[in-house]
Order: sequence, then structure tokens, then C-alpha cells
Amino acid sequence: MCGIFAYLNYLTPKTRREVLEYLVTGLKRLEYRGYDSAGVAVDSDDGKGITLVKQTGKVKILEDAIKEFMTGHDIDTPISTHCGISHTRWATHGVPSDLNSHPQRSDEENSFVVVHNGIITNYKDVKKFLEKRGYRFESETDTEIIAKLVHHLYLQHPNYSFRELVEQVIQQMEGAFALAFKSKHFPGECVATRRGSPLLVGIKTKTRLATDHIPILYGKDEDNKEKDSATDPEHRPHGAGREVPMIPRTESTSEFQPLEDKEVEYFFASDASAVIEHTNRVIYLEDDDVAAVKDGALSIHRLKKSLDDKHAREIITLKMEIQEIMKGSYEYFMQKEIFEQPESVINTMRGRVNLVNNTVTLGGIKEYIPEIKRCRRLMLIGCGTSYHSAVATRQLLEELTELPVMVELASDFLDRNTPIFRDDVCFFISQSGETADTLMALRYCKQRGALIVGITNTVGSSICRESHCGVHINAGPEIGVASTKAYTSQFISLVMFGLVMSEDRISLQTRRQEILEGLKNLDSQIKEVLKLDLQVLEIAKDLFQQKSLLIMGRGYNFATCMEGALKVKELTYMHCEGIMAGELKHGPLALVDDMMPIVMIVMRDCVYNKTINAIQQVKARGGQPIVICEENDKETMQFAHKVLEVPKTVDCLQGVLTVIPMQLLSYHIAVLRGCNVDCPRNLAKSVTVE
Ligand code: G6Q
Ligand code: GLU
Repeated sequence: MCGIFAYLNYLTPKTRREVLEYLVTGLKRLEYRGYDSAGVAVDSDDGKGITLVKQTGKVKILEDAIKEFMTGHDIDTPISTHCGISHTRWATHGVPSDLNSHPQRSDEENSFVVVHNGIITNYKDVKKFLEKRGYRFESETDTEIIAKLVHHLYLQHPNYSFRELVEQVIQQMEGAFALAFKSKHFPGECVATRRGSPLLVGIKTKTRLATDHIPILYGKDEDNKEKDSATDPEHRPHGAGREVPMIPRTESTSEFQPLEDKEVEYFFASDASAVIEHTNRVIYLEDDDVAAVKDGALSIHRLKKSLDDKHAREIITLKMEIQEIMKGSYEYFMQKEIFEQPESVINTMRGRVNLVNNTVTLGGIKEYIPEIKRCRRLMLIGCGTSYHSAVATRQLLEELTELPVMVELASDFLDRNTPIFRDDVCFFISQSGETADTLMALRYCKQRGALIVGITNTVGSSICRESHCGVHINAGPEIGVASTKAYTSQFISLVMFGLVMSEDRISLQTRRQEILEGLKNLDSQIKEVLKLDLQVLEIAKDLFQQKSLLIMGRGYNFATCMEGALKVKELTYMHCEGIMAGELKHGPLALVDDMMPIVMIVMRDCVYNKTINAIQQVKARGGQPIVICEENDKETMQFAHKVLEVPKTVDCLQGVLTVIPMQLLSYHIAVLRGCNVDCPRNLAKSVTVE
């Protein structure tokens, strides 16, 4: 999700040195969100242009580059009114590089520059539109089209205000964004907007603010009174074809609501951690709000008034400390990432799953699908949690592709010198994209001519770069060492692959429809499961002093047993084992007595009767299983010592829901045992050694 930080001082003299220090500090406050590169934009020396400094790597590297860049420049002259914008990037389109870093620009004169958090899903269409009109792109990002489109509209409509140009631009955008703009044509102004990514405005004045809210304005700027030819067909200039479908500017006008004080400073940021040291007075923008600062006045606009619209945005007073803000209301990043899963699963599917026409598009592998359909077999290779996402989706992939599917632990795969052939398709699943075992396995398969597909959460990572094609899971940065939201996003990415592969199979359309329906409801069902948190905490209180825990299940939910066991081990240092319920009689049943803590996952799917058989075996030996089952499944509950009910979804997606109680359980046991949740002992977020 990365970070945006913009600072505008109005009649409050600041040197560019001070502004740059504000920008760099603001980015440092946002580093915890995870990123791979950073950049800033400030006024140029003559105050008539814009200077950009952008660097791959940490904010410290950017800071050094700024210092170097500014030697020989006068950065100590106070400037009364100035706008600076800055960004930390988590790449989604284009590898981490100086050129792909933000701010992205409209042209070589830096006429318009923009910083962006999110994903523009229709950027390729807009890019083609702009290329036809002579624009040459320099980066691989989706963001660059935004800077060039606002420039294009400026040339078409020189009488439009900065805010109106941005309003027109976002009407053309699909996907998620938080944006902040700066332009040499509108000095001392800043425009910011959001849809699907967070953005707030901090306000700092010398005296107390005269108001605790800012009205929403629906209308065109006061200083653009003449009829706009672009939207008035009778007055359209000859030959001005309907270029960008301009959204008519509504006629109603409202007064700006300038804040009382003339001297004022504004801070635009992705979250309050970057603002709190300057001011605790903030406005949280809502989707499709366009916030504009012009002549020191902040106004907030919406193009369309909807019935449930509030008529103003409240200026709230923050009471949180920085630490709290970075993790929100959560104690640990891992806890935050568990609770982020309703959003992260949406981001994984964003722009890919079309529930209107029931199609799935994976742009990163689209051209390879015919080759993949002709392959001999699919191999899913990974480590740890990433390997478990392969186990979780293997059965479905066999069903939807009708191909043999092998799942392999990368380390064991390499130990065996597994035979690999040119007509194999090998998937390498890795959150970090840098895991040595997985990377070595990738190179092993690539040398033998197999097609390499990367499933990663980190653009520009080694696995990403060395794959022939791939899917970015778009889970956002995962800070906690124990993987949670990356697992569910990997899971869904592989399900989407299966849906792409079966798109033209008539016999599978009913099944595909069922799965698409399941995907559509997943985020709300995850929210339902997260409501079990307090119940799970009570169970954790019974378990945290135990020596061992067994987790049993089978079929679509066996992966949950393995993943749950891994979570418990790595977070609580307690022994835990995922057991295939069908194997009980072959040995593990000897572990069962009335003292052994046991969790059983029992879903009413194709292996329900066999799983009930297993639970009866456990009960017969005095076992007192904690059962994760479907809501209101009274028949199953009769076998349970304790119950955690989860919503029912389609069988092959049930594992996305059943893993969450296990994530919560491992978290609570770890806290009760005083373990370091975000950085468990002996472990690293990315295991880059074999
Ligand atoms: C699990 C851990 C660990 C991780 C593997 C693979 O919670 O984070 O098991 O899944 O080390 O890491 P990558 O997915 O980054 O390859
Ligand atoms: N999609 C944009 C890019 O890849 C922004 C990513 C981000 O949120 O930082 O540059």
C-alpha cells in the first residue's frame, strides 16, 4: 500500500530545505507500510518549474540523493507558499527502479507530477489513447497515464481549474488509487483524491480553527464562469471530437469555505502517522472526494451528489500516538494483517474477476495459457506457507485443468533431483520472491526447459524477474514474519488460475459459476469469521500452557491443518502437527487421549462422512476435540468439546475461511505465552539462504 505524503505551506515561509526535511520525515513515518523505492517533487530553483528526486531503495538513500542533488542549489531562501509531494512505492506495475519511482510526470518539463497508491486496472486502454495523441511513456508503471492524462486535459481545457482537471481524470480511472498532484501551471496549489486507498488531510493553523467541518462542494470553480465549450455541444470548437468523454460540470455553484486563518499548512498523507507530529486536526477523505488547496483555502468536492452523501467532512482531532497509528488499533502487524484479509482478498481479485460476465483475466500469464493447456503436468513448488497454498488448491486445479498436479517442497524437490521436462509447467509460489530454496528450484526447472510461472507478492523480486510469466497476488506489503494475508491471496490467485484454465470447458461452467459466486462473497464471509476473535481467545487461554496440539482434517481442509500447525509452531514455539484425518488409524491415533489438545476441521463436503468417522475415533479414545465446522451444523457439533462456526462457502474455497481461526488461535497463544508475534525467534521474513 506504501505511502503518500504532501506538504503545502501558505503564507507560512519555509525554505526548500525545510520542506524537503518535512517530506523525508513524512516518508520515514510511512516506511513501516513496506516499500521498495521513494521520491519527492518540489519547486525548481526559479520557482517556475518542478524538481524531482527519485531513488530505488530505502528513504535514507533518497535522503542522501536529495542532499547531493541540492548542493550548488539555493535551498535556503524562504518561500511563502509552496507545495511538495512525496511517495514510497510498493511496485505493482514495473520493477522497482528510479524511473518507475514516483512522482510520475506528464512530460520532460514536469508540467504535472503525481504520486499514487493503488492499481489502475484500465491503464493499458488509457495508455493507448494517449500514445495515439503523441505521448511517449518512460516508465512501466500504471501511474504514468494519470500524469499524462491530466496534462492532455489541461491542453484541451486551459480554462479548467486544477481541481476540475483532476475530477475529469478520475472519472476515466478504474481500480484503486490515492493521488496527490502538483503542477507548474498551478503554483502553490495541491489536489488530492482517493478511491479504494486511504488518504487524509492534516490542517495546521496558528490559531484555533474556526470550524470543525468543511462542506462538500458540488460545482465548478468561481473563477471559471464562461460556458465550457467542451461540454456544451452547441459551442464545441470545430473539429474538437469527443476526445475524452468529459463528464458535464454540474451548474450549481457553492462558495468556497476558506478556513479563517490566512497562514495555514496542509499535510496530505496515507495515514496519520506522518501527520500527527505536525497537527492532530485531520479530515479523512472518502472515495471520490477531490480535495483542493488554492490560495490557502481547502475545499472538498464531489462530482455527483448521492442520497447518502454527508454534506460535509468533519475535521477530527486525533488522540492516537504514532505507534498506535502505524498498527492502527492493533498490537502487532501480524494481527493487523489477519484483519486486513477482507480488503487484501479484494485487492487480489481487483481488475481480474469480473462478476458481471463471469470471466477471470490474469494479464501476467494470458499469452501463455495456450501453452500451459498443452503441458504434460503442473508442478506447484514453494516453502512453508507458500507450499501450503499449493496443497490447498491442488485438488481444485486437478478438477479445473484436468492435468496432473504435483505439489513440492522446494528443498525436497532439489534433494531428489526430480525429473523435469520441457512440457512441464512449474509454478513458484513465494511471498517475498527471494526464498533461496524456491529460487534454486526455479533455476533447476528453467535449465530443463520447463515453463516458469511466478506467483509472488513482490514485483521485481528474483523469482518474479526470472519467471517467464506470473501473477502478482497484490496482497500489499506483509510485515509480520508469519505469513497470513499472503497465504489467502496466494490461495485465491491459484483458484483464479484454475478458473482461467477452464474458461472454455462447457462441462465445468456450473462449477465455475459456483466458485465465482463464492469469490464474490468471500470478503464479507472473512469479516464474519474474524468476529470469532474473542471466542478464539477463550480457547487460547485453555491451550497456551499445553505442550502440544494436533490439528486434523482432510480433503480441501487438510492444507488448513498444515498451515495452522505451522502458524502455531512459528508463533508460540509449541509443538503442533497437522494430521491427515485419513491417516489416524495408521499411527497418529496413538497420540490421542483425554489430555491431548486436538482441533478438528469438519466441513460438509465430499469427505464429510470420513471426517466424522475420524472424530468418532478421537472421541472413543477420550479425545475432546475443538471443532471448526459450518454454521448451525448441529449434527457435527454434538461431537465437539468446543465449537468455532464458520460461514459455508463452496468446498474448494472453504480453506480460506477455516484458516482464519487458526491464524487467530496462533496469535492469541503467542501473546499469552509472551512471544514476539511479529518477529518470532530464529526466523526471518525472507529465507534467502538454502
Ligand atoms: C510462514 C513463514 C514461512 C514462509 C516461507 C516461504 O508463515 O512466513 O513459512 O511462508 O519461508 O516464504 P516465501 O513465501 O517468501 O517464499
Ligand atoms: N501501481 C503503482 C506502481 O506500481 C503504485 C503502486 C503503489 O501503491 O505504490 O507504481
